[in-house]
Amino acid sequence: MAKKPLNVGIVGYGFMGRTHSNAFSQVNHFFDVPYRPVLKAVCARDAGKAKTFAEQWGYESVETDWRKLVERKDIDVIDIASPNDTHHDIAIAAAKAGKMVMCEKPLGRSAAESLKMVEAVEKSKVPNMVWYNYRRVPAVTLAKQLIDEGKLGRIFHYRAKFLQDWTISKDLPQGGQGLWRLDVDVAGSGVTGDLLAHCIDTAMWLNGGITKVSGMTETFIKERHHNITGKKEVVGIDDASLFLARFANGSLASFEATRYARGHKALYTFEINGENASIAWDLHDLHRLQYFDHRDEGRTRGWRSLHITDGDHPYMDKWWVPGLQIGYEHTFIHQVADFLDAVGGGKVAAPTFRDALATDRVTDAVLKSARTGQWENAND
Ligand code: SOE
Repeated sequence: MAKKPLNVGIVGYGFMGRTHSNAFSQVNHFFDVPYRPVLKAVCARDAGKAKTFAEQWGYESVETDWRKLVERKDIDVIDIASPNDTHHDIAIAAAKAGKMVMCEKPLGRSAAESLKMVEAVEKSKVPNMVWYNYRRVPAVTLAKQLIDEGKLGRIFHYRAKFLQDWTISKDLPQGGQGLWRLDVDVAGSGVTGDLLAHCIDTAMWLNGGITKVSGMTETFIKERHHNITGKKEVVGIDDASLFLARFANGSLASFEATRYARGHKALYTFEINGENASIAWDLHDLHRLQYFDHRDEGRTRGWRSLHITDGDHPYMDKWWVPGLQIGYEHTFIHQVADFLDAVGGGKVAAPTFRDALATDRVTDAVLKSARTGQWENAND
């Protein structure tokens, strides 16, 4: 069946610009979805770099002002893949112009910003989604299915961490391309919004809402050269962030994120312990789900290492043959496929802006708790 074209205008050409563009380009090769994304325009302030990106990925045109992109009649969906301080204004303008909006995580730099964005997309009734891609690792989606089927029973514990080590050097500057994540004005926060946000999104998807948190953060390097101002500036982001949490279902949780765990590049892991069974997952071994079921016959009971590559595993019937793995970039392709299916069927593709607002409320509460030293409500 002929697919309807869906004209994409992307803002940003960095790491996320590439993951999203790859997803738009690949989705029709593997998924039978009702739309065919057309790479209409890439927008970035640097015309030269935008042009190079457009040539490499096959975008038809280049814009240097996102306002022009948003006004263009030939664009259906605005995809925001630019730094966090741009999300709010672009998303609101796009929603007002009646465009669908896809936005990189975190939605806003704070829950207050995110709320405005939610109000804009809901008022305009435009399809919207935030790129929390790890939900769509097949093993993580399978974890969701197992939990929803009640395989784990009552859940007691949720444990997550996201460890990196790329900012340990005190000589690393802050600000500008590639390093805006260290500039609090641009990023909003450090690892809390960048890494914990992933853990929180997955956690609330799998285990329901978080009610209260008690957090602590640290900024190990207090001052760094700033690439934009050219001066040494105070570092405003959190380098490490840990928190305890209570979920609405009564389970207890611990979360940790840091860029100071020497030896770890992107170690995202979680473990969930239920009355009947436990599951564990590790991004560095992303196609495996560890599963322990206490109801197994005692003599052979133990942790099973499930290889999530078979045709009856989530998304896997769309890829190669059983036993062959997929990776990180596929999670973005899955997300586009689900988005296009939802739009075609008049349904909602999660995580919506409203779902991402809930995550931002938790990250705000963690940062607040780190300041006050008190337990804070996570859904204010
Ligand atoms: C940070 O290094 C980062 O790129 C995050 O911004 C991404 O969201 C995460 O998936 C990988 O790490």
